[in-house]
Amino acid sequence: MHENRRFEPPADIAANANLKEDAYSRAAADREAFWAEQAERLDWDTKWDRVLDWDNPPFAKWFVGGRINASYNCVDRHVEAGRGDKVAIHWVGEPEDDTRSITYAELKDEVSRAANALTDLGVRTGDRVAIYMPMIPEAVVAMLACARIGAPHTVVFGGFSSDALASRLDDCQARVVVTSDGGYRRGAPSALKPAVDEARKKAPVVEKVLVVKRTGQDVDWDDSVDVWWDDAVGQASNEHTPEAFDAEHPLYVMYTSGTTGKPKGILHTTGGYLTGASYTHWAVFDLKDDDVYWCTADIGWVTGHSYLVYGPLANGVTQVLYEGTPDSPERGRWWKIVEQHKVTILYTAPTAIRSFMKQGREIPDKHDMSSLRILGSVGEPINPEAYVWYRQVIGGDRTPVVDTWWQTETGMIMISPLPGVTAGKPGSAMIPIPGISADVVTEEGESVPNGSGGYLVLTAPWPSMLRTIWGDDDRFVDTYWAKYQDQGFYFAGDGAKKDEDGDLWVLGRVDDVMNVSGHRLSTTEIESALVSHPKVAEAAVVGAKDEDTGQAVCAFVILRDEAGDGGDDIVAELRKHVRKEIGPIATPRQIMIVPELPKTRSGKIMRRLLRDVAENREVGDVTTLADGSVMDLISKGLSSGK
Ligand code: 6R9
Repeated sequence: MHENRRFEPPADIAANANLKEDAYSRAAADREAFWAEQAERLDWDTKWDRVLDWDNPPFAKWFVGGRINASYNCVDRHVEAGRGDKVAIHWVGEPEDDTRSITYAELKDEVSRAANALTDLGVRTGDRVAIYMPMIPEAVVAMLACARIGAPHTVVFGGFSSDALASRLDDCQARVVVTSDGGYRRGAPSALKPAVDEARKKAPVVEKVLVVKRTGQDVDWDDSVDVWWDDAVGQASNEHTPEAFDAEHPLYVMYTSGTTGKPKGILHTTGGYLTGASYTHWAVFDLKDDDVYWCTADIGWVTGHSYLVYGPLANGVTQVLYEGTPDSPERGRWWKIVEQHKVTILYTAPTAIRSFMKQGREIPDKHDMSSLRILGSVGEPINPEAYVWYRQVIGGDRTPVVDTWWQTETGMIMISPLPGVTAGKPGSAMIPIPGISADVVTEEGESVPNGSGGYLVLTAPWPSMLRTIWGDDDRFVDTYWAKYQDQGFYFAGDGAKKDEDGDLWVLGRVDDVMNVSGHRLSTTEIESALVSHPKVAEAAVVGAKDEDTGQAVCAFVILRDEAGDGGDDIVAELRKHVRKEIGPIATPRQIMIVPELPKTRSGKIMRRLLRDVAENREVGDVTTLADGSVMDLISKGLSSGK
């Protein structure tokens, strides 16, 4: 099934769009003036005297001389503008009926108290604070409290092991950790505090641990280190004057995996980052005052930073924050939340969409989701099949889908349709948003013609760009800038192609490109072909070593629930389907039907592990998997011949 449909922006969204077509040319004509205009969205204590200092590339400084407090911009200014009674967060706990709605005025009080408590614990401007928490409001409060006192935070995903936590604590030398006794996952309390206790043994730099009581489970306690949130924050004053920091003051460090074992601490600073997060959240989701916004990402991921904390709160939006999994206590939980809170903008990942497709449309169809007006996708290429399903089934065939390409390093959305301007093409992230310039280039850095593929690069600096890798300027230069040093391009590490109209299709990480008999094949394209078969819910493709062809295509496939075991000929049927969709060269050598796929917390398939299976090796390091048992399931399924 080839998808050639184009989805025009709905007339009402187009007519009232925050950004119109002219924004592209305005931004291109004077990029710095355009960014200065976006920075005006924020409240500055002191205005900048220079928009961009790019005298020493690739080390950028934005809004030089400006002074600003990110926390003030996310809470106080809304209260001061008379919007203190507006709900900032509708928090939905996993146990049903465990909910809280928090207004901006309440959020300001809580953030102020937490800022005072952190100061009392000895945290000073510039000190690093680690946050290791479930999806509860205190996690957001902790982040904003850190920002308020100029202590860069590093949020570590609550699903990570104590080892992963320890290495991050050590790398950024965090003196304080904010955590909770535990959280709820699939109906049961799970523990977090023991992992912090364990990590502290390997990272003795930690002096204090601030603990939120979420589940009430038993915890080990060390009086010289551990402090209950309720005691420290609960008793602190709600008066706190935010200090203005230099625009380039570090806001946070977010660790992301690199090609080597050691995770990279991506550093974001204050003024430029907040400008980028606020601008893109407003432009790409066409944000209006009465929107109810819901980003399903975990705060332990960059999407949770830019589009759950800094972007939406800087913009004063009402948003939903959900603690649990999509299928607890039942499969329609998300849609129930959309219905109850009349969510208008939903931002999630293709992997979630594909798992809903697998369960069938009857589940979402039971809910009234007519409030939805814009849908977003992030994290991986969205295959046309999932795009169309998302739009039709979740969006009632009315909602534009914005497929947003960006990275931890970029800090904000870079390539995306604009809902009021762009006629969407399923599967394409389209073109860079106004203010951003990107290209697809050859190995030598030459722009490829339409209809060809190459490497995705960003050709001009942008306000929310990473400033460096924490403590490792050389690695920063080597990883992102060395490849196209002469041209001064940022190398994103993704492959992409330009279609005949010049629109961009991101194909995935460059290391996901296979070479079969000298043909370059993208894993994404073959996965997309597999998923377009009616019996297939999800697919992951890897290139495995092959004596004849160099690499061979190996596919792992999850079938849709209603397809049962797919029938005896399912493998032959799927191979034929790929041959028809892409061509004989792309036909998988092997197709394995599996119950699950190994994914990171942000929904990215860990193809490295599947390659181990495909090449009959022992499976490598699984510590960054969201669910560590998945590889066992796959191996068992394969050995039982299923
Ligand atoms: C925000 C986030 C970044 C990598 C990126 C690319 C992939 C993200 C995508 C996409 C195709 C999209 N990616 N969004 N690929 N289309 N819309 O995911 O950050 O975790 O750092 O991952 O994710 O490969 O390079 P991060």
